[in-house]
Amino acid sequence: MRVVTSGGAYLDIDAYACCIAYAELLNRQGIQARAVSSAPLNASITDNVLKGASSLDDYLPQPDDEFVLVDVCDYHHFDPIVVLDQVVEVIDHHPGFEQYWAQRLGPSADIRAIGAAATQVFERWEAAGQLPLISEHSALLLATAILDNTLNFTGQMITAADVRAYDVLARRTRLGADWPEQYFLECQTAIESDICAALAADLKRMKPDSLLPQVFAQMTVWDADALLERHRSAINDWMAGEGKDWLLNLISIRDRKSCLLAKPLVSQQKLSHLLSLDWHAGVAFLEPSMLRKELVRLSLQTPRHKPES
Ligand SMILES: [Mn+2]
Repeated sequence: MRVVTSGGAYLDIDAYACCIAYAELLNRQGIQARAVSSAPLNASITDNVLKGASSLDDYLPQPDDEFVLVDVCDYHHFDPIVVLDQVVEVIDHHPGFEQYWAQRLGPSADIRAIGAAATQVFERWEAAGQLPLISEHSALLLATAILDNTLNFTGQMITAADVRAYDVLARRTRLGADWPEQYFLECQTAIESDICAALAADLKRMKPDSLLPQVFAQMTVWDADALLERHRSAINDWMAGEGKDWLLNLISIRDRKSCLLAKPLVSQQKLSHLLSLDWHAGVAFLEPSMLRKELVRLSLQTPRHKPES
């Protein structure tokens, strides 16, 4: 059995879409596969894309299972069901582990700087000549994952392949021009209905030697200003409970900006080392918006100390 799975902490729409759509493709190609996860779904997987119920499969581990990892390549963060020695394929767009997997898997590791892993899965469908047969639900999931991970095509990691994949998939599922606004408003409603759960559901801890704040939460909404007005103090309180060095990257799709919330001075200083920022009462704005993985990429490329000038 080929087990298509992702990270262990939570599933976002990209990871979820890739698991389901890639398992569907493998099955079409005669390879028995299941979309499996033991992680909770986060607020990016809204009721309207879930269509009422999760499409993930049941799973009973077998000793000869093979694992396909999508939208994750850092093996510290794999779903706990994964047996590392039995990973046969990796499809991802996060930086940091390209060499490791290239050495282990050769061409079966497809790790690229691209807007969404969903675009990579779309390309698999296309290359297999199976695209006309993709289920409507998988097409909706992949299209919405591309919207989410590219921040409605305002992010910095978008490629022409992401734009084309969305175009083809949106036509296939007859998504209207208002789908981006509708989708991100749905995400915002879900987030605001339980702000602390939403923070917990998209939180990563950086390595101790990282140039970024240790606790790094991220949320994408339609209108960040409105959310901050209602929930700013609750966010500050909850994040302070997670550590002394933290950041929330609150991405506002409508205004194409990131609101960086970081109350601790040390966290503000770390971010100001990477970017030119203007802090007021623990908030700084970043235009255009940036994703966490883009900030991670930037931190990996930045020298520890600014060269003397
Ligand atoms: Mn992704």
